Amino acid sequence: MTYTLHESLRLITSLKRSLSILLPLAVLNSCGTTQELDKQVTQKPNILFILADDHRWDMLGKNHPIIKTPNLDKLATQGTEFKNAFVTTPICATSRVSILTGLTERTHDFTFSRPKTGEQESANMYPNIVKNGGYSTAFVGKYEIGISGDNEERFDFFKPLLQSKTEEYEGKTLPQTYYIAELAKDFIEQSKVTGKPWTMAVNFWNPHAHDRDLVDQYHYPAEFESMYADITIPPAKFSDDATFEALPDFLKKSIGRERWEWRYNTPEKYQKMVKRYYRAISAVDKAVGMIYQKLEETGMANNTVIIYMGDNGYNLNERQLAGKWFGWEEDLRVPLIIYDPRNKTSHGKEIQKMALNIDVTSTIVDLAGLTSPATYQGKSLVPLLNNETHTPWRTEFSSNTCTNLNAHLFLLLWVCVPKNGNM
Ligand SMILES: [Ca+2]
Repeated sequence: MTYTLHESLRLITSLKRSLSILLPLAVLNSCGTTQELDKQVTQKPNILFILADDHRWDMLGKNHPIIKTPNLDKLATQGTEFKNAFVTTPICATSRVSILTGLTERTHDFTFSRPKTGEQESANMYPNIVKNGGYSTAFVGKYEIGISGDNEERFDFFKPLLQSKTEEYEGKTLPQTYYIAELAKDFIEQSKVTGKPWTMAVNFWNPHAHDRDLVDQYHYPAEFESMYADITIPPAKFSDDATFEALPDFLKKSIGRERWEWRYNTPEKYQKMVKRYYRAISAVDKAVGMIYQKLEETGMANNTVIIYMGDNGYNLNERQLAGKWFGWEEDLRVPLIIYDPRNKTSHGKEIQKMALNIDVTSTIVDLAGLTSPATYQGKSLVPLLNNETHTPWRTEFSSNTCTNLNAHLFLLLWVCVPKNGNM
């Protein structure tokens, strides 16, 4: 199935109209009341949002037979794990703008080669909302998005980074993952001076592949080099030749197949690359532990809510493809952990209800005791965290991808219904 550009644009226009009718996402206000919480401003929690790059849902040590993520496991076992968490678009930049704006791609309209987000979408980003509500705001790590407005005004501490293997910090050369942790720790230290509650988005580049390094692809601190070395990675599901041959031609010739050649086209390369991907995740896990230790040292750990998420899923040779753009579960499904040290009932709770990346936006605003703009398309997860089991909740969502990938224009829709919609 191959579309010409003209045919693809007509299909997109038609499907966008259909989506407007068929798949409206609920928009709710957050549950906190500003008046009540303003009285308790000094007790407002800090909110640490940690985003890993291309961390797919099943790569948490507590749920996986091989990979080790002890710090993330600790957050999950002391907090809440959302077992059905998805992104509305499985592309880095687009998903990241969705998280900041609370809007799906077809609303914020940002992806590669698109103009920056509009002024209204940018003005309603959660950092703007919480800053206007009395919070300090910080952004550290991977940026690579186009949002209008002044980030130096939006963020009190703004440290955007391009991908690199190492960075210089206080006279030392650090792996970039640890450098990002050090910047996050610097902001936590500075926040002691202001005494204001804060939100910080920590955006790791790991475990994203280094696209120009076709030999090794994934990088991590040297101490992880021998990790998983003696283990044989099992084959990916659906990785047989017949499954690949059954794919439509445009997928067989897509960027997902090109990158499969880089990573998985021999058994030896598959073993090497999957282990390197695992190590890059374990490095993020260690950096999360470093940041958490700083929260403890500064006395903030008991009043800091930590949200951990991946910006999209990832194919590890499923269907003999690589990457994340297509709309299968491997592309869309991500880990999502929320650890609220104030919540004494959440220890190890698992929530089956469907959470989306656009829910994070409302959740952060809600945790800050503020009201989300009516335009947000996600829902606060706070009622689910608080065991409000009768909260009306979605049982499906739409995914949209509109990006030119190797001359093939995709728009794929995927509606997911969980087998178990209960908490
Ligand atoms: Ca990504």
